[in-house]
Amino acid sequence: MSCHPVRRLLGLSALVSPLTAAAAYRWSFPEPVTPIAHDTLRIHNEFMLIIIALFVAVFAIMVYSLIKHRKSAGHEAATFTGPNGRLQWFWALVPFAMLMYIDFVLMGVPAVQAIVDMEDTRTRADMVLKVTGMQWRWQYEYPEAGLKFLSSLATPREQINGTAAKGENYLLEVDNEIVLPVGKKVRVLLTSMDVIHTWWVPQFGVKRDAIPGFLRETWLRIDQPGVYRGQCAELCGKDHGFMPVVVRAVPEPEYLAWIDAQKARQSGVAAGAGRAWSKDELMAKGKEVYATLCVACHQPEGKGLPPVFPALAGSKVINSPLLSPEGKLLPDSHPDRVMNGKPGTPMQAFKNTLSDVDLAAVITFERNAFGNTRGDMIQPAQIKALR
Ligand code: HEC
Ligand SMILES: [Cu+2]
Repeated sequence: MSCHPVRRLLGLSALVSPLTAAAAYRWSFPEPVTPIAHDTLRIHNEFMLIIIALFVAVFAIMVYSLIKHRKSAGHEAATFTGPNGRLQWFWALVPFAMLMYIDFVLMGVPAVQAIVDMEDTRTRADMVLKVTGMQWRWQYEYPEAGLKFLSSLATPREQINGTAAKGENYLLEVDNEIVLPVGKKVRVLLTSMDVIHTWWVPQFGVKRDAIPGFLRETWLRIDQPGVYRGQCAELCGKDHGFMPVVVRAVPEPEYLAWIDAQKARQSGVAAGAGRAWSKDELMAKGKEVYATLCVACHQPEGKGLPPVFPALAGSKVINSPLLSPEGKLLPDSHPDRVMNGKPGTPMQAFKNTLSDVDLAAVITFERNAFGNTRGDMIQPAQIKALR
């Protein structure tokens, strides 16, 4: 493939080759869509201009002095002592004053203003979005609407292991997107269940750590409808690269309709919890839940990645009685492990993030898959009684 030599020299040929001509190769920031992102870009551009002007001025003086006072033109080294003292002070203080002015006034004031603005999460917030990081997905909560869901990577496994062509939003697609109204100030609260994650959406100019045991905050006001994609930006373990963030910004009426639809769906899920499920139904549903939520650690064939992530095939916990004879939760039983997790290990409690149906399904599935042949099952109604 022919390629401009300068580009090849810069190693950019791959980025600008015809194959990826349309790809997002760009010189500047991604297009900003929130006040914070606009501020960041504006400050970046202003500072670049100031820095370039300083660079040119300093180098011009330096190069001029080097050439003008060179030894071959007969120049003697100057001796800045004695009678020249006052002039020396002058030449030290003038650039100092200029730099102070540039740093504190031209750069400091706008930077401080922008930072204060970024931290202003409380005033006039129209709504709250709570973000919880966990290995390796995000949980989102809309406290006012009483909505809570998990958002997991949706890129098919075949694309990741290279047996299928990569899609357009490879590793930047999720099963459940966040939907937010445009033009509304959203206060974002962040925390984590296990290790430090970072919630980052470049076009929002927002990148904030989600730290276990702390509640941190930031805010956004998205000014254009669209789909915005980001990622976890803190090395948080094996699947750090597999926890994208996808936000769909829509006009308010559409947002309200979405909230209603989500609520209807959640109560629909709850309705399914009341009835008795057949084993086949639970197995099919459980397989889905396993493939999105458990597979990263316990692996597709249930073999785990010992010693950290135990195998479920032949697991002692799974191959023990499901419940006590009175139908109560047994310590260290299969339902106990899945619902309550194991503190101090990456096995988190799924009690508060999964519905009765999902829990019953995934437990039933694990007891009858990977060579486990318990043959029993657990109903959503039983899970409900265990909560
Ligand atoms: C982030 C990694 C991770 C994810 C995701 C995960 N697990 Fe685990 N799981 C673990 C670890 C680590 C243990 C071992 C805990 C211990 O030390 O007892 C474990 C243990 C278990 C056990 C007990 C196995 C045994 O023999 O000790 C079961 C059952 C289980 N997990 C089910 C699930 C289910 C169901 C899901 C999905 C809903 C899931 N896990 C998701 C990490 C994970
Ligand atoms: Cu992470």
